[in-house]
Amino acid sequence: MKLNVTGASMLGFAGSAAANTSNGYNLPMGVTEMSHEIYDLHMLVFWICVAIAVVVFGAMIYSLLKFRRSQGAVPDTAMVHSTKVEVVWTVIPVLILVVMAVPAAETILKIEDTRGSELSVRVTGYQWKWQYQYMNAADGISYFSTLSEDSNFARQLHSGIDPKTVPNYLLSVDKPFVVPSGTKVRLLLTSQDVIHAWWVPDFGAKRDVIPGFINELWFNVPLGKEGTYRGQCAALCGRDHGYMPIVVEVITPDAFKKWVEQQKADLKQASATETAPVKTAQVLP
Ligand SMILES: [Cu+2]
Repeated sequence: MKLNVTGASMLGFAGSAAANTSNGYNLPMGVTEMSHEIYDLHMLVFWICVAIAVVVFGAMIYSLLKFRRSQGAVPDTAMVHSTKVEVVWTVIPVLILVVMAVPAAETILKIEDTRGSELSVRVTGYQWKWQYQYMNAADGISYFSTLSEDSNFARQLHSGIDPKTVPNYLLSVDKPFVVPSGTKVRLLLTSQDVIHAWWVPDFGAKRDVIPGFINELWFNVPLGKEGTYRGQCAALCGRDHGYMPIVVEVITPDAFKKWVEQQKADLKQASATETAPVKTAQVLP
């Protein structure tokens, strides 16, 4: 049974540019509202850390320069304990932590809130590939997503192929995960063998995939942000851990509807040919 997953490319996202918001240094800003919120939180904490560093190192460097012996500084041997100072340097960090914890808790609650999702997909991790099983309107569609052939050939020892010549080396698959834009997509993640992690940086989405457990994750790629998004398994899962990439094709809801119809038609056809009477060769006596 072969599913025409690549047919999605003809339906919706032709012409949409590959999306990647990482600049190579900072956390990628991502394309979802959630990823923007995570980015803002990250930057808030980053600038608080910068301010603390400026104050602490500033005081330290000033003291080192100002109170040198060559400048006539004399060590203070009288002050061995100061309750006032201890209270101050305990209370200030606590206040800083509280200031950071409030927005962090708000964001975490939003990340965990899978209510009102419109499409659920069960994602199963395997050594070393991913399986996507759709529910709701796309119920019945199920397929594996494995490393694309060109990457797989190039990665072999002594393949003679320069990885630089392979487009999206180790970040492309045979059948991408197809989802609609403008839709709250909920993933139910589990594993068949060892711990993996499903991670697409541009969605601000990362979750452990653990055998015997079902973890939840949601994302909503806004309308107009259709395109190809790439991710990787983010938990060391064995020999070929680096060879089970994630590729998500985000297409418009209309294109997704057509894709679902196409997949279902393909499934019907496949099952029809499977159940058809098989003509066997006549065995001569
Ligand atoms: Cu892995």
